[in-house]
Amino acid sequence: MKKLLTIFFAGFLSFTTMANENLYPLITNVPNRDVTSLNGDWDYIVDRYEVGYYDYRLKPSQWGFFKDQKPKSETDLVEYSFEASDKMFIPRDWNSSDEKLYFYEGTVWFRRAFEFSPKQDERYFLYFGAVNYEALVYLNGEYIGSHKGGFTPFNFDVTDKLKEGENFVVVKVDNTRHKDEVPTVNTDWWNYGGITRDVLIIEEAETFVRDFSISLSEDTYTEISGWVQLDGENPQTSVKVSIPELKKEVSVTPDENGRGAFSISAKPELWSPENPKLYEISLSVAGKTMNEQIAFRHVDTRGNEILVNDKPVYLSGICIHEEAPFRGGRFNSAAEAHTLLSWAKEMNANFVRLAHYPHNEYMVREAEKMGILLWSEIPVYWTISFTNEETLQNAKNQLEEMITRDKNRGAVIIWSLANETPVSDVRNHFLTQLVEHARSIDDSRLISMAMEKEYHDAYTPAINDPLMGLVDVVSFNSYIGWYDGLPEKCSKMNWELPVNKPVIISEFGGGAKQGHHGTKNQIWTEEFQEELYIQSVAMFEKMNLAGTCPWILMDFRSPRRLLPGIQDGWNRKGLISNDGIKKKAFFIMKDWYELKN
Ligand code: GCB
Repeated sequence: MKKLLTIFFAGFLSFTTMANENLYPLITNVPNRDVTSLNGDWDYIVDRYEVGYYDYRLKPSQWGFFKDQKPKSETDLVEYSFEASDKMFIPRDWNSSDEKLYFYEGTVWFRRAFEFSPKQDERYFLYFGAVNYEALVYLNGEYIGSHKGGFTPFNFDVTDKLKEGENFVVVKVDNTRHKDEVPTVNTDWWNYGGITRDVLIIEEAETFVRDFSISLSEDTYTEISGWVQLDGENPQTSVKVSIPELKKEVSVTPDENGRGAFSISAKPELWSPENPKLYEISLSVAGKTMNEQIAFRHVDTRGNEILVNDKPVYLSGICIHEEAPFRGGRFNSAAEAHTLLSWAKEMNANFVRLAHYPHNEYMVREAEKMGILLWSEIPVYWTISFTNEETLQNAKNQLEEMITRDKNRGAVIIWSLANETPVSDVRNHFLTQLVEHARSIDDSRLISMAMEKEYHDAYTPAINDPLMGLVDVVSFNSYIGWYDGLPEKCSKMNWELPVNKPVIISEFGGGAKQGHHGTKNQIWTEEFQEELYIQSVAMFEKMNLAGTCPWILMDFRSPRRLLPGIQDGWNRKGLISNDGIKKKAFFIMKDWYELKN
């Protein structure tokens, strides 16, 4: 195994390994495929010193925990045991699963034994919805590959590695923060570690549709087009694409690389927030059929407007972190996604900013069913190592995985590439490459990034980011009335905004502890937050905006928020408390958005 080992002593040891080895091109539309779930109870060993990986000379050991050794005799020395270790339900972050791991950052080994019966001529892929942050994956004692990045899916071809009968997967998960990673060491959210999303074995025929794209063709409402990507020994097998409800069917013959384009003349009913119509489509190859649910819609800009199906839409937005309501921790279920998105709907929102990393697929699909437009972003946040080429490759890879997974989700209208990154030549260069990369994979979405404002004079803020010209939507975060003066400052502002592009306020707001009451002049009270929202929306009325996203729907855990009695490890800017109680400011947004839509 290729390993790059960096050790430095700064009061602790830090290991950096090579990333993304042996990944198989990402298989998409996983929720509609034949799978065996490996979710459930996994054994786990907390390995503070990485003894399961390195020997006492700090060299990778041949006899690491991935071997899952068991003593063969009464005198056999084996200093670990998965079987005798605690169990954790996967998918779940370890911080909210085990009290002892609440603050833990480091390595945990997970093991799952399972019975399997591989079928002749079928192919099998081991799929992870997400593992935060670095995963080294082993199957039956053998190294399979690795992945870096805590919020995107990855898979390995394990066709030749699965056995009849008992098999075991071992995953070494390390959520240690590093300066050169994506995100970097400094964030305002909890670094939940673990196998946080589904673990599945995907079963496919020898030749199968690995990936595909289907959408309305550009500039028309009467044609659907796309492509299929076959994988296997017979890449030129024909693929039947059908949309039964429209009584349409087309046969595609891919080229020698398995790639085939198609178009269908059809006039589908359009998906929109008011009418979240989805079409069942199917793709059949050599007798095997796979379904998918598709939203047909257009998204565009015109001057400073955002258009959905050629109609201007005000993005009545709200930011959401992927944190579970009521119980805390990461969530990975349609039910919890539904709870959060229902609150957004109750607030009259038609748009959600999925902050600050790609959310789980349940969230994206649930939003699509509910008619909620989405902004999806990668965790290029604050002070990323813009000078490091590996950091750029890592960010590009996370971007690619996000777009690959969700390109068929019509609900997603914006890919965002960065949040509050400090302007400099190296940062501009880094982000320019990300913009180019995003457009080269998917040119049909709007590109944005959350920028920062600057002051021309005391009350004249402007957006001067040199990358404004590159993006389709100019977004910026602004905390006037919280980090920047008191709420009444809002009434004094004379904004200078770009006129030729849509402008969104991608964050604003302030903190309040739910149930803490006082006057509107007392910080941390619901009344202060309410006043801040009253002043903010009055200011927005005077700006020519295409959308607004309060920060944030629900209070969320953050190691940066330490004020006892008020924060206690929570960012309190939620409009709803972490136990689901709405604060007063929620209703300011609800009433304002009712007028906007
Ligand atoms: C920001 C960040 C967000 C923070 C928020 C805050 O500008 O983008 O991640 O959580 O401010 O609460 O300060």
